[in-house]
Amino acid sequence: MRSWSILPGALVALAVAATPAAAAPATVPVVPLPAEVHAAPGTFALTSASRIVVHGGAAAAAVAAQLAAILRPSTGFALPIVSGRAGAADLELRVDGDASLGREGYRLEAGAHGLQLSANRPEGLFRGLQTLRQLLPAAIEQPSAQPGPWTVAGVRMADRPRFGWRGAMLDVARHFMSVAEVERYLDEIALYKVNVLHLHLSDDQGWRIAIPGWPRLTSYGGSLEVGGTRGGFYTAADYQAIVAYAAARYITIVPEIDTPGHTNAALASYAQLNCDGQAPPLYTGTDVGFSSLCVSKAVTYSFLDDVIGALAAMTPGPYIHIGGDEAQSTTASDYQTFITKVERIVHAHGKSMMGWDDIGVVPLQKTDVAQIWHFGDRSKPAAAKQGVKLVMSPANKAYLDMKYNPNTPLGQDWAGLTKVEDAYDWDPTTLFDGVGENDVLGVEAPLWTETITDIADAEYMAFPRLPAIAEIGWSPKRTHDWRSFRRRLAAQGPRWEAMGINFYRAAEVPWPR
Ligand code: TNX
Repeated sequence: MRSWSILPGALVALAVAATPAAAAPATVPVVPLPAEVHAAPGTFALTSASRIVVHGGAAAAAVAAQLAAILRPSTGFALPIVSGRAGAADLELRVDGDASLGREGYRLEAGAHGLQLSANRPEGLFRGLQTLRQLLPAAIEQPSAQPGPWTVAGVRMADRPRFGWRGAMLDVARHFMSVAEVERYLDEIALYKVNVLHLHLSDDQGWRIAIPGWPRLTSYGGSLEVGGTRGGFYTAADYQAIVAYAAARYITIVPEIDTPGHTNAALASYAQLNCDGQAPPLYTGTDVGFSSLCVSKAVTYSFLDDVIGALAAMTPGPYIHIGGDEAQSTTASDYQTFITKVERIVHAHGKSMMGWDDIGVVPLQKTDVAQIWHFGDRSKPAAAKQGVKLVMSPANKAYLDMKYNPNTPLGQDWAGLTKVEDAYDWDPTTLFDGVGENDVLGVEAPLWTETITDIADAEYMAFPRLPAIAEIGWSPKRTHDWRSFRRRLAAQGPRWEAMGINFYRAAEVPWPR
């Protein structure tokens, strides 16, 4: 297989045109596509003499260490991290306070003079580092020393995201995922500049987070998973390890406790949470809509105050997701009463409330966030009519648990079959009448796990569709182009092979051979 640091053939009009080379637009094999890319003269080569020269504080040095950790095993180079003047073989990382780049933007320049990555904030350096990885040959992702050469074709880019929320969701309730599996997923999504991981921590089939004072939630309510296999749960230390691992990748964890429906695991663990005082058995099937917390009981709210208080204390991010979907066993008036009370609890713990778009029927505060999963009806969602901001996860486009085609061995098809092109070809600001750029915080790709048993299954459903959602969230709308995307996506295949990612070789994508 060839290693290419830039796409071959017609896609690339590098430095050959009559126009000055420095102004020619270039196509780079990068996902999400950077906002501005220009070809530049020369080639940068990483060699055994290269150093990582860093200018910035401790956070910039930490990004330099992350870069070194990726480059050292495959290149076999020492790549010392130093300060001072950078030379032509060096990678330079600089926090330069250029506010036009925003929190996450960066500039990258590569050529015979060296490679410079600069950003307003260390977070921008981290995002730019993901671009840099993708400019180097795919073998850079190998865990052991490779021959190289390690070149980057001359390029000049300036990049910043279209939306601030580019999320992924992992359902660890239907099938539990270990801390190591979640960390692996965090590494994989970080490569595509995803900056939110929403963890679906409770559902009918399992309760996955330890809550002080309610030990049976996890010891009993977390013991099983779909299919009756052994479940699991995160201790506070486990959860904090995930939060820290995410933070080191500038990813915000959004914890979800799904209420008032999707609560059989809690109801089975504590009889007093049930209106009739009878605990139902644990549930390991895949039906939805049959459970409800008891809206009229005071203990329901002291329970939720403990749960939300514990989560808020362990979660640095501003959001607590309270679910609110498919509450088919809660009456409409109980639902309204319940969501209003839970919203107050979330706010009392200093967080904003997020919920699935079903919560739009309840009067909400403008700081709340609604996550759109419904599709097919263009009328303005009820939450948006209240001025509540939206995160877009339309199930027929963004649900990574939908099958690619009828033969996909995993997944479901209730929202349709979702080819890679389907996952890519939509825009979050044209799904609904009267919902534009200002109503939308961004996009999120949920992965429900009724049929997904471990991280290898998750990878098969997420790759290559998660990068499609990530590009919708990051890249300017004017660059949206399936033909460009599929070719840049194809360039990710050898990377995923090098990283051991179990991806689906969709026939729509021209994978290199
Ligand atoms: C619907 S969409 C659900 C989940 C299921 C998923 C399966 C939504 C907010 N709820 O409970 O796991 O479909 O695709």
